[in-house]
Amino acid sequence: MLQLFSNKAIRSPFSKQITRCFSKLPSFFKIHPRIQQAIKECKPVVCLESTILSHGMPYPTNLEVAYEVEEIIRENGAEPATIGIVDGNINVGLDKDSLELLARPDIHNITKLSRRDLALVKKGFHGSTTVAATMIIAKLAGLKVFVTGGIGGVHYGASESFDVSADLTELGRTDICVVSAGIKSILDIPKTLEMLETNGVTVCAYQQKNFPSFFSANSGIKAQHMANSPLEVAQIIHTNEKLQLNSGMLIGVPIPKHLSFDGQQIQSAINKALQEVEDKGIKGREITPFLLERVNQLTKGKSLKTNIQLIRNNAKMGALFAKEYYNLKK
Ligand code: PSU
Ligand code: MN
Repeated sequence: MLQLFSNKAIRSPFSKQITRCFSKLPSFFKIHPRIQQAIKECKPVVCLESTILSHGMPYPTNLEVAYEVEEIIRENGAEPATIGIVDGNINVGLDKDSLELLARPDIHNITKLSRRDLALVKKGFHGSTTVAATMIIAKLAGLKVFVTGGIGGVHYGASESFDVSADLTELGRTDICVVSAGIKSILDIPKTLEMLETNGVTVCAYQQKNFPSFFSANSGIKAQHMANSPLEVAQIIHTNEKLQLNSGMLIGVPIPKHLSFDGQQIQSAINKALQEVEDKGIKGREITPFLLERVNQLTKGKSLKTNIQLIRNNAKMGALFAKEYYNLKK
């Protein structure tokens, strides 16, 4: 697939630069032809993760949402590239069959992959990528904008357990712009923001002062910076690149007010689920998927519905950010 890039028809310095990087990638790193085409033509591309698909939502809703989110990105003028590992191939841009495979962790063994797990990829291996792993792969493919729901963070009790998501260190070392609805309150939000600061991540709330907290537009905590338009986001990505900071950017897009799921109901579900994690002795990478599923059961599906709405909104915003960024690149 990668040979396409030796094509002499590539003119833009941007795509030439990316082409040079591609020639060093291994044969199991597959960039879908439609993504290759978009890169070649300097069209905006928006990356999507697959852990949300394999371990973040139940089947078949997960698959429907994956298709829908890709469609929203297209409708808003960008090309969607969902990232995941199928049969040992790292894919940037998944076809229908691959999306379907990754949506069925009940049928296939699908490992949730972060940075530490990527070197295990081999024939026969399927894996979903977390925010951290998706960022690494997006960067290798020369892409910049990545949309998700919520990122991982500092878990409650981290001072004892040391459970801090590798998403935070990755954001400190990989220059990708991650668009999310903030940090879910299954996590310790103030500590997560502190860790992001320590790691040198540029954190912006979009069009408001406070950082959003996923189900709710307002975490009550002021973000370091505010971005007010797609152009401002694009300029941040661009300046970050020019200064070769090599660190990530996190844009917290608040859930639209009328969809916001505030208050006691969600918080008591989260508290109950957190208690169960402790009682059942759930550890490591199992914690986040457990919490997501349990909160959904306890809110009788309401948290999942809200989750879907906000991913839709993030997809739209991510496409707008990517469009502005690619405009600046031209
Ligand atoms: N937070 C959410 N929803 C998710 C995740 C986090 O609100 O689906 C997923 C993302 O893929 C994220 C990963 O990168 O969980 C973090 O897992 P861990 O805490 O094990 O690093
Ligand atoms: Mn963890």
